[in-house]
Amino acid sequence: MRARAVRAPIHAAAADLPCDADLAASVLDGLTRPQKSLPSRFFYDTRGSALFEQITTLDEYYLTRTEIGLLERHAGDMAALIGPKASVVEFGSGSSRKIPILLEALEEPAAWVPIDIDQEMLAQSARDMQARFPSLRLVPIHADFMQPVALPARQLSANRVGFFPGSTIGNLRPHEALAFLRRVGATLGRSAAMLIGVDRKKDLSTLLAAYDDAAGVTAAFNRNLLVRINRELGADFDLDGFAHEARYDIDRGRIEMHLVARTAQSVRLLGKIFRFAAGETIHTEVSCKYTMEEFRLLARAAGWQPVQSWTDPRDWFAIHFLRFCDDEEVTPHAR
Ligand code: SAH
Ligand code: AVI
Repeated sequence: MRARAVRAPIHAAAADLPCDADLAASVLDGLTRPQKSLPSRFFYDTRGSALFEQITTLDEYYLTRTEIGLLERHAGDMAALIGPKASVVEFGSGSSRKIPILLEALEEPAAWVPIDIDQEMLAQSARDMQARFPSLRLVPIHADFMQPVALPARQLSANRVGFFPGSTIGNLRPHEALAFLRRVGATLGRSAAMLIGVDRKKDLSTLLAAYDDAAGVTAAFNRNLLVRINRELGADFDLDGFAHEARYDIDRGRIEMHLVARTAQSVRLLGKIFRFAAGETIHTEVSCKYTMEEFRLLARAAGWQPVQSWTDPRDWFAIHFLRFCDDEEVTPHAR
């Protein structure tokens, strides 16, 4: 994995990164399951990231606007809890629209470590942020945050805070979110803090509209997975042969995105043929929604102590501030 020429060199955890082999293995595995599925981390190629940015501007997609509003209103309180000279490690930093709000509020921020799977987006964000915060130490890391990511400890201050906005944690199943939170706690170290944006449960029509917008941008985002597989693996998915579907699983409290085969068809891929019955789906994403208490329970189970949360007047989105408890500090009921 080649580092790109930006002022802050991009660190890469090459062994953990998605590449053709990772995509190929994941697609072969996912399409041979009884419920065909593809991992949502493959959404974010150049076009996928651009489509996601477009989604964030849609009327129906309330998440980004609501979270930015919370950050703007409460960044001062968040900064006071975090304290001075913090190194902020951001997971799934994307276009980095939110981090400036936090950095502006922090007292003498020491470093910003954006981690993202989309290298182009990461490089662009690093350039933008370096121009905006010239004296900030910037350590971009191109990596899959679902794998252990080694932090460049010597470049970071002792006060470390994880920043995981966007409700991207909702794209992990609860057991994956638990493992992620535990791993991040261990990586950031003793007394680390974490700010996490989490989408809340709400009425069905609001949720469904957010994942099936009238302009069809989310449909294009979903279908782009097939575009990517055709391009990178030489598959022959008929793009018009699959319809976008968003559904809400009320028992699991999650939106699911699927690609639905409009007719019976088959796809040739890596020397194999995959058959689809009419109406059969490929499950492409989960977006779990949490009540305040559900998320606090999850955080506690992962060794994090919920300290404070902020929510909007409609109770649609929350930002949680957590403090990592190492073994000596964790109280029995906090585990
Ligand atoms: N944080 C931004 C972007 C959210 S979109 C916001 O709040 O708007 C999700 C981001 O996470 C994308 O930039 C995507 O490239 C990144 N991402 C998704 N899965 C990832 C993974 N497994 N490892 C690293 N980055 C990932
Ligand atoms: C990045 N993530 C939190 C988005 C979400 O809402 O689950 C991705 C997305 N999928 C469809 N629309 C947006």
